[in-house]
Amino acid sequence: MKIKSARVVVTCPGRNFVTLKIETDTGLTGLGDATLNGRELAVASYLSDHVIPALIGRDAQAIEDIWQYLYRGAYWRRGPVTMTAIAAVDVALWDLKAKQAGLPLYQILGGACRTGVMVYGHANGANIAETIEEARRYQAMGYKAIRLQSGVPGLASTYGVSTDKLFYEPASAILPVENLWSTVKYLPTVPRLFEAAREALGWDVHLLHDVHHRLTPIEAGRLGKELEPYRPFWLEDPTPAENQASFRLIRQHTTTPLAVGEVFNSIWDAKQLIEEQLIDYIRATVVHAGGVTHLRRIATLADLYGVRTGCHGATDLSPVSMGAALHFDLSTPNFGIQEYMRHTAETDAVFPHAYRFEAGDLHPGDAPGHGVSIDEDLAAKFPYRPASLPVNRLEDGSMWNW
Ligand code: CS2
Ligand code: MG
Repeated sequence: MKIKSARVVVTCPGRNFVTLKIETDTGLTGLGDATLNGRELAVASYLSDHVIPALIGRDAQAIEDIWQYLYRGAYWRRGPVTMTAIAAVDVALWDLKAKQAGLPLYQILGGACRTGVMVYGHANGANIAETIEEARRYQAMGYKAIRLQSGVPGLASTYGVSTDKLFYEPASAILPVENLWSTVKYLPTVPRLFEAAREALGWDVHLLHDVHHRLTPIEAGRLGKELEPYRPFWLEDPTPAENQASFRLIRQHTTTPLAVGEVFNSIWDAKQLIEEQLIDYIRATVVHAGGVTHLRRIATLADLYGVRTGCHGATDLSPVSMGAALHFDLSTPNFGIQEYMRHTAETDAVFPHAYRFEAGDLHPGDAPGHGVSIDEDLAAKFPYRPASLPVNRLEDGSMWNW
């Protein structure tokens, strides 16, 4: 089965998605997601200008060799653009291999080792009461795990809080919108939110929270400690993770489980965090961390140290990524949880898929491959629209992490 052609499809059914389609001489096609929020065209160019020409004529079954060719063969290794491009090729090739075998991808990856993939949904609101009302909606839909994000009194807006409750999308204007941040205002709101949530929702539901890289390590330690009585499932991205050793400080102060890595693109970003058991969940994803091939390597390392997976699954990851992630989740022994933000009806129509939600779990379905396709005629009706993620400033005007 040789690669005959490949092309990049950019579409915007509500938000931008970049998809790689590989066609083989046997007539089979494979799909990979190449979406990098706010940097879509950089990946599209990397694929069209540098990757696709090198793929033509190669054996589509040689997934590992093609991965090594694109990774080792690029003198300028790693980085989100390169690794997202490699991921798109890798996922499309796994899709092809499974289709060639006539099997759902999870069977090729070793078979199911659980009955379903536990997911968490996003409950958010302008204040604590509204967030809890939303969380009740998620509970009623059958979710076993819910992320809680609430507006902060005194701050005009914050990440994770949207007007459209099911489809959060932070990328908007051509140039980044500027948000204001105050750690002093934020810090006391989270324990209050969790206290109210436990009172209203009980203890039979997992509760999660995303700090979105906003704290210093010692502030993160304090927040983790204050949340311990409410038994959070995890505290996500409490601080930026370039300095992996800084998580030692957080660990010294709290037993609240930590989840990190949605922005990671390689095993090297997480090596120390995993080997020193500084985190509990690794959030790297198929699309931004080099595809199924590389994510499996990260998960295998994590398994040695009791770290479980908790893949990123925001709406900027296309249904193609969600499909591939679910096959990975179902067949990975140290799977922990999968993030699941629902896509809009337009997005679901552009990407028909076999995965389904049932009683708090997603299942990838049993269609051959990863089970997600693209309706290219419909995709063409939604042209690309430039959009950027926001930036963040402190109240005195200095730049902060968004
Ligand atoms: C967030 C994301 O899902 C999450 O945990 O951190 O929504 C993140 O902000 C976006 O994926 C950025 O594109
Ligand atoms: Mg996050």
